[in-house]
Amino acid sequence: MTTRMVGEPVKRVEDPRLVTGNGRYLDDLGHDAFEVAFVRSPHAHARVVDVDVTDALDVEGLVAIYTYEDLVADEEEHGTRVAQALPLLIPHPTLTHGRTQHALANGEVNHVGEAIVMVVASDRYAAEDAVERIRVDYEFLTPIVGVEAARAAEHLVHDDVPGNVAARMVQETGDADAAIDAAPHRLELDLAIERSASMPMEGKGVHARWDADDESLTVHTSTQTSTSVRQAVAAKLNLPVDRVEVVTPDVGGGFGVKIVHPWPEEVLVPWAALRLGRPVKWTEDRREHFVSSAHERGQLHHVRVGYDDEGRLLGLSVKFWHDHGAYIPYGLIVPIITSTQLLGPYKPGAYRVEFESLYTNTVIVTPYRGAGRPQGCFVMERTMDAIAADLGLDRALVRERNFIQPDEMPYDQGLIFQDGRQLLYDSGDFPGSLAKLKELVGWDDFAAYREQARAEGRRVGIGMACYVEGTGVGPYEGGHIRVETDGTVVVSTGLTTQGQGHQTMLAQIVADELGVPFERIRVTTGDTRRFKYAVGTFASRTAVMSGSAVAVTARAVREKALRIASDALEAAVEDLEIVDGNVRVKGTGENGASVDLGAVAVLSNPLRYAFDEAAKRATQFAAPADPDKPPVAEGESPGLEASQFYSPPRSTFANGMHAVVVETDPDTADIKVLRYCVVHDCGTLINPMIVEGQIHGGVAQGVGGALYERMEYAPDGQLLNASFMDFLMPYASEVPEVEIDHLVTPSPLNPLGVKGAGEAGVIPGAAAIAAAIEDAEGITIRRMPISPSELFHLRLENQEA
Ligand code: MCN
Repeated sequence: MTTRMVGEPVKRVEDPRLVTGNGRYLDDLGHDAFEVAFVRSPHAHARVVDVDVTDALDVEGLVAIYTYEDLVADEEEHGTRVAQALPLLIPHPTLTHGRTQHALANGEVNHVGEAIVMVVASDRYAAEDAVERIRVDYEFLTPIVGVEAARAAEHLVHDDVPGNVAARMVQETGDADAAIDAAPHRLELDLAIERSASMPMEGKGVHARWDADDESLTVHTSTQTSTSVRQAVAAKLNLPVDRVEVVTPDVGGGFGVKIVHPWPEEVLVPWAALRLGRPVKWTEDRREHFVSSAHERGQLHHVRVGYDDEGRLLGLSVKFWHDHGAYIPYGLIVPIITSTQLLGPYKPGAYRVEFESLYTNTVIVTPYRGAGRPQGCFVMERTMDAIAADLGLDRALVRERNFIQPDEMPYDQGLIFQDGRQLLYDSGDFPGSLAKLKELVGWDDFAAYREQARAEGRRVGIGMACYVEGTGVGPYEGGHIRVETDGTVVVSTGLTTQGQGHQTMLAQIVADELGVPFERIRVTTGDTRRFKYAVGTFASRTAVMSGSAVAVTARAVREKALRIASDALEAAVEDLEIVDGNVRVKGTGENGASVDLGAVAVLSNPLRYAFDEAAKRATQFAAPADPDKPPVAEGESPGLEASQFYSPPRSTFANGMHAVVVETDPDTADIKVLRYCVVHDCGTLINPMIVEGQIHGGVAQGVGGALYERMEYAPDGQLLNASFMDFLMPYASEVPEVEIDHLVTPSPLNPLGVKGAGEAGVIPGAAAIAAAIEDAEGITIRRMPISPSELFHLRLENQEA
């Protein structure tokens, strides 16, 4: 008897292959391919005066050297668009000065790492040798590094962008300034989060093969958005879209950075394959990932808040400055998310938010797991803690007093999201989550523990942070399901997978909806040869979007199966059910008449092959002869398959609350996380084990962002820690055990009641850890990440004050 699969902690079907080293990643492909290396700018801001390739020409194995001029010539000769700037993917009316990069620099470089020359050679060694021999003359320009330098605007990143301001945006839901001025209590805070970046185990990579006979291009790329890369590559290379296919092999993590479509290399490598008529490949190395991919998080914030004697918010005004790096391919998503989701589970009174997106001569910014929410959560939660400290109130109590209540759902914060739609919280029980969190971490008993520890000479502290997260953003996702004649169920979606266990969770959904054993289901993702309509994997949207799409698709296949089987079983459709992959008459149990789905697939196709056991050969035969009926019933199509799409009215809001206990060393200021507790609400859990794995991974990144990871830029724009020798990621030894409790408030917006979970773990890390350190130390923290030496200096400042 089939048990329900949704809700079960099913082990991930992809893991045996992946953990035994049998994954097939980009670099595992195409050993016959020419390989690419790039000359990248060593300067943050300069004009490219001359490129001299003479010394590289006699490198053995050299195939081709391309500069921006070659791209221009190609446009003239072939009508391609390879020399044009890359697309601005998500425009916004306030993005008045959107600038994107060129695949190869066209005369000016705006960050260290920007590609200037592409070298193609028989192998990577030869390509790197040639790169070393290419000389570039530069005329130096003044680099703008960091938000303060960009704001000062003494120099410009782009000559035609006044003040370095790419965009300025304001939203308000009342007269916040008046509300703050009239409030009995007021505070002002300056808060900062530094730059960091996603560091997937596998960097980016592209492999392209031009098939001259078929005149088609197959691009393998380590991306989060295969269908969009397909459209972009076809447009850039001036190829008919139907001649281009994009396949995503196993992807060793993305965390946002592989969202851009296309990256320069995703244009250049296919273009070179097309021109050279040979497979070409590029695999990003770690240094390239640091200096030529994308970063995020860097923001400065100024907060003004007014509140009453009980800590209830009356008005909140936030102004912040977003360091957007040298170019803006991905629009204003990150700062818009900060500005619209920083309110978290609270009612702010009148709210005003204003931000400026600033160009700097540093690596570009695109969303990194959490995408603007860790900054927003830091702002809101630091503000909550500051209010509690000012009034001498319990920090949890202040939060509780400001919560939106469950009976106020759906709740409208009065804000508009990037897509022009109103942001509505659809579900959630914030008081319920807080009660669970307090219980889990022992919030009310902590004061006694802190005192006792202090008496022993130890410094321990506790902090908490709450957030909401708009997940499952539209516009749509789709699915295709086909039941093969042997009963195998093949599920395809266009979404890509970077390690989230999609094969497992989508199979769980189909198993339930279609009534087939889980083991019979095969899921493919990210292959445009199989499924062409998709948006991509980001914004924690797969469970909501693809999950719902395959659910409605499975329902369509099920209906078709029942229609076909009703003939064979001579029973009405309403009387039939599918159990364990067999269609049978309800109530007849296992011994009643039944037909398995493979046989239904055979029946669905009037021109079909079957294996004749007796004759030991495949036989072609026609549908059961009924002279009065057409072989395929009107309105039906042959085959037991269907394709359906799901498009939500708007994003669904997940939420969560984290509590952290830390201990700081009185002498060395070393910071240890002793406990990390999570209460999480992502609606219906499809696979609790996967969700918990996602939370663990997110928490690890949150701890990294709070205590270790930052991009250390020198004033001249050199990234000083562009390797794992210097960029500190937490090891397993630094990541605490994560204690998790779930609260399930199903989303009313989709057929499964699910909300996303893929980014949740990272969002409140910096806020909760800052609060815990503050509690242990009795000092004020306004900037994260914080290292032991910074804590040490804060202590000294505090003593002097
Ligand atoms: N899930 C579930 N029930 C829910 C919600 C989610 O069982 N109610 C499970 C699903 O099984 C799904 C996983 O959790 O497989 C994550 O689901 P979802 O929240 O829909 O997020 P996505 O699958 O769309 O993944 C994207 C998200 C993002 S935006 C980043 S960034 C991120 C993340 O996932 N990048 C990752 N997690 C990552 N995990 C890995 N290993 N690698 C990355 O690059």
